[in-house]
Amino acid sequence: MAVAAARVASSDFDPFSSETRRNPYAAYERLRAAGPVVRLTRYDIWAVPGFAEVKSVLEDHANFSSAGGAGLANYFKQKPWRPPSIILEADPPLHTRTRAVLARVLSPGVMRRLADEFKARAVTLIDPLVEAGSFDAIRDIAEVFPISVFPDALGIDQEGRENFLTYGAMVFAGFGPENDYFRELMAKAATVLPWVAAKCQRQALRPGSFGAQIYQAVDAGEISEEEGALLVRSLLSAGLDTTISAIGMSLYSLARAPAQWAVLAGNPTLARSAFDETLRYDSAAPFVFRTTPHETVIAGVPIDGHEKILLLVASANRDATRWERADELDITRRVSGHVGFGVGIHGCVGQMVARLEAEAVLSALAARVSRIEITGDVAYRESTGLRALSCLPLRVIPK
Ligand code: OVP
Repeated sequence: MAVAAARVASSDFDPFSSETRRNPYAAYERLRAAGPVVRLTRYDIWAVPGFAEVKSVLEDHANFSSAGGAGLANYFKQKPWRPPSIILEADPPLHTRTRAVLARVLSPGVMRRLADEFKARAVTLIDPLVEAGSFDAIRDIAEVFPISVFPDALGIDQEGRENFLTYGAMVFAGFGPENDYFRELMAKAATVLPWVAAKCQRQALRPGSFGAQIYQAVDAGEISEEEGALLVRSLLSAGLDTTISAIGMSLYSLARAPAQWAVLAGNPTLARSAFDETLRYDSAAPFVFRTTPHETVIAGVPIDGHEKILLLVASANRDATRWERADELDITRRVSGHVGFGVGIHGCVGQMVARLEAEAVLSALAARVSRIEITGDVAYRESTGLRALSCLPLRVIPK
């Protein structure tokens, strides 16, 4: 063991620093060159930067558990900051039961019924912004659209929706270290967490909504009443800050690539694959963790039990051994197979909703706008679990 350990690469790379958020890709390239598994000395965790290994770890839930936590915290050793998610932070057989419920609620048939509504609401949001000619794509689009359409689909009323931004920030701070950013957000836990819990109760959810369908699974005996509330919580935790951040990053990637925007403006039906390519190229959700329940190996490297494994999905999506011209945004490439939504039994159950929201926004803009220019400074949020912008000032040139 000692001999093998000595041969393994190590790095002082910090996945949670503001420098990394600004530009992680040079560091990812160094990590991929260093080896299939790299010891990160700052946190005493393993990092996996290459496509093949990220994919094979994600596909091996028996050796790489989610019950140990999907963030940096090791639930095999530490108390979680909130009752763990019964889908994200769970292994089979619990995960199999809860996943079946959400997979049914978010099925392709349901998505087809939502598509027209989402597209109409994106046009209503975007058209006045195009008329105005300039706006902040984060404040005026990314932070508005998901908060308007997704809680509606979930069946939640309008009251207090600004709390979702704080809650989302808390959830994704919970993926990183217990730093000042985490503690500042947790100071709001006493008011925000009970508010969220109340929105997850059966009586708070409109008949016919996603939320009501989760409680139908309670009535059918598949899950308990408490599990029903926790699955509504999962949709609120996973379904807002992710899509807000992804829509923001997608617009940022496209704004930096005028030739790609021109292709999209020429054919707005490319919006869906353009979104996937931006997820591959520069993702808002750059990593996820697994925890080893027992000793195992990754690419021949022995790994102890109860170790945290950082899967750098954004690095995998730039791996030149998997992607041609990996560092180029190309909205016409064959992008299926990217791991931006994960893969395996925990692959994003809401990815169809995310695609529908992003497609609605991108196609509404592409239908009206021939060119996009970034007119001022761009800033990243402090979030440790997501890579997201806090502002993106744009000028748009109508067709
Ligand atoms: C990206 C995700 C993220 C955060 C929370 C949960 C899921 C949850 O299930 O609570 S998936």
